[in-house]
Amino acid sequence: MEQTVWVNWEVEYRDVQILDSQNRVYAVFNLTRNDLAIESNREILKQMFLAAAKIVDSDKDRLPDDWELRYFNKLSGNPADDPDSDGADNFTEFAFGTNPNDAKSRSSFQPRLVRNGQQSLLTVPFRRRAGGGINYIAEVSADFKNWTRSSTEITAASIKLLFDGTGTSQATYSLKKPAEAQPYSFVRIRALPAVQ
Ligand SMILES: [Ca+2]
Ligand SMILES: [Ca+2]
Repeated sequence: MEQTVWVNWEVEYRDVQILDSQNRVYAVFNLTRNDLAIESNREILKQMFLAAAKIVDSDKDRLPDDWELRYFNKLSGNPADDPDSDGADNFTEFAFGTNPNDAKSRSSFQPRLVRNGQQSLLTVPFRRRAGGGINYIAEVSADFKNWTRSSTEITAASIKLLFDGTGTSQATYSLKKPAEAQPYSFVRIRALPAVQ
């Protein structure tokens, strides 16, 4: 039976389709016409990937164009606004991958205790933006007043790429001190715009 997938999908044999953050075709690079054994072709393909992944923020309010257009259909969203009145401003919604127009869309923090021999360790997985643009800072406190970023108390984040089309990754921090040890420790995650 004759297959017409090439026509239906509008692709050629050995096409590389590069998608943007909204999964739209950004560029097409054919590996038959552009032999990757030639270094200049590898460089062109690399630059296409970098251009497709570039964060564009035309109005320089630290909310990328594609995110503002997706949720507000315009670029006039303000990072400090809270249109769904859920207590999280737009920058926080962007940083933690939630919908700024839906108060029921909550951040994905799921703290849990993970057994480690006779002890339990507090582990905090959550969704964050993949890539750069935002610094995530994990801090520890015993009294909710004094917060420290001590690497002796909390592990560096492990990052799991999700590849689910949302542009987010799962980050996980763990306290190094067993959960049974006193004084008890609290963890908070802050998201700050990276200086560019
Ligand atoms: Ca913007
Ligand atoms: Ca909000």
